[in-house]
Order: sequence, then structure tokens, then C-alpha cells
Amino acid sequence: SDPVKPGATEANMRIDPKDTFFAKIVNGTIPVQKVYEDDYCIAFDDIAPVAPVHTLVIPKLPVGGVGDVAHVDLAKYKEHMGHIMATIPHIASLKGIDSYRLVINEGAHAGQSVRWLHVHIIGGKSLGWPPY
Ligand code: D5M
Repeated sequence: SDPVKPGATEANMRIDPKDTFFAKIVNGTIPVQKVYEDDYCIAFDDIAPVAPVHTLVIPKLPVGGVGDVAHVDLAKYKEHMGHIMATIPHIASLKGIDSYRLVINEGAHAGQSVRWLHVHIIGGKSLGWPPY
């Protein structure tokens, strides 16, 4: 039997990213200790780390998650996400690691709790596989 209840994910998808806590970090309403920032993204440490290094990278573009690609300006989305992917090795090096796992949770059943796209950089220890 499939334990996934589609309704929960749909409710999560209806949240406007601009109503999330990460929007306040991007617009500067709530200060955060930044690991890194540029025109496209902000990186800061996760409040509930699952490993010695657990840093989040969020685009400055309001997008709820990778599943929202159809609802955003595609050129801007590619620009932001391409930039983030190209910048992650530098952010990881700022945290002192060159071996890490990237995680993007999409939807409530993948464990996404904040509906503003964020990439987890997880490392600083040997990681198990599979990741669930
Ligand atoms: O990841 C959302 C992550 O965001 C989760 O690991 C906790 C973290 N979080 C939530 N609030 C904050 C604040 N205020 N600062 C830093 N980190 C935070 P998800 O993939 O959605 O489960």
C-alpha cells in the first residue's frame, strides 16, 4: 500500500514562498548569520543540523521548490539555480569541506517544511546511503 497522501503535498504546494521565513531572510526583515551572499543567493547554517556541516543555500528568486518551475520565469530560474550549483563548491570550501551531499526536498512527503526552494549542503562526516 502507498502511504503517501497526496493532499498533504498539495497543501504544501499552495503556500506562497513569500509568506515563508526564508522570504524574510532574503528581504532582510530577519537577520541571519550568513555564510555567503551574492546577487543570486544566500547561504546560512541550518538551525537543526543533521551533520557537523549543514548549510542551506536559497535563491533570492521567490520559488517554492523545484516542483514550481512551471510557475516562475524560466530564464531567471535557470540563472539562479545554475549560479547556485556553480557556487556550492565555494560555499562548501568556506565551511571547510570538499566532500558533501546536496539535498533538495520537494513536497511534504519528501520532508520539505519550508516552501521556499533551498539546497541543503550536508557534510563533515561520513554519510550513509541510501539517504532515507
Ligand atoms: O528544510 C528546511 C530546513 O530549514 C530545516 O532543516 C530546518 C531549517 N530551518 C528552519 N527555520 C530556520 C531558521 N530560522 N534558520 C535556519 N534554518 C532554519 P526542509 O527541506 O524544508 O525540511
